[in-house]
Amino acid sequence: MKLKVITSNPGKVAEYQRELSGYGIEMEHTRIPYNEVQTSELEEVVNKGMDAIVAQGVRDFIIDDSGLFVDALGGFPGVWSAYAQKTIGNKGILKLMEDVEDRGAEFRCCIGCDISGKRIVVTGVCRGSITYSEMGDGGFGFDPVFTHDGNRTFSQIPMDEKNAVSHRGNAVRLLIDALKSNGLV
Ligand code: ITT
Repeated sequence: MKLKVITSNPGKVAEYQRELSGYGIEMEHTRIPYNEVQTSELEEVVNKGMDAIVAQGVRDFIIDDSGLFVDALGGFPGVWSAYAQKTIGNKGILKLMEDVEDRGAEFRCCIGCDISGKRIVVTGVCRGSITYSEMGDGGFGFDPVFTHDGNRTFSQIPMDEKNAVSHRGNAVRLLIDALKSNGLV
């Protein structure tokens, strides 16, 4: 079974590849433009995105909408994470968090999977905190400023270790459970 991973972000494809290849699912990085609606719920962004992709006649694919939700910033950047990453970047997040004691934050990842005519939508979460400086050069996006263990950032750990605890890893595990219970893997 081949699934298109529809994203502009090769980092996501690598993480899916690693987790799903063991289930006989091959990932194919595909770029298909579609409108991402702006709402406050990742699930709504994903469902509307899937509608738009299916309307183009494309089937058997995965999309994911992810975000970093910082407690002290009222959940910002959240669904605006891609925009925040492009504009203020990790330095901007650290600047907003200067002198903020409550460093709590979580990553969330909502996966939408269209497979054999079925739609599965699942969300994974990973709690952690925002560091005081950027650390590490692996991963992508907010990885250099997010730590799940209060010690090393996601940029400083191997991908397998990130996947074992991350929002996307947790979402993929929920997806695999759903695929199994639907007899699809
Ligand atoms: P697509 O929408 O094309 O899939 P994107 O990178 O814009 O790619 P999102 O909107 O889902 O993806 O992600 C919002 C932002 O959050 C974006 O800047 C990502 O780099 C960042 N992000 C998502 N997952 C992440 C992760 O596992 N680690 C670090 N940053 C992440």
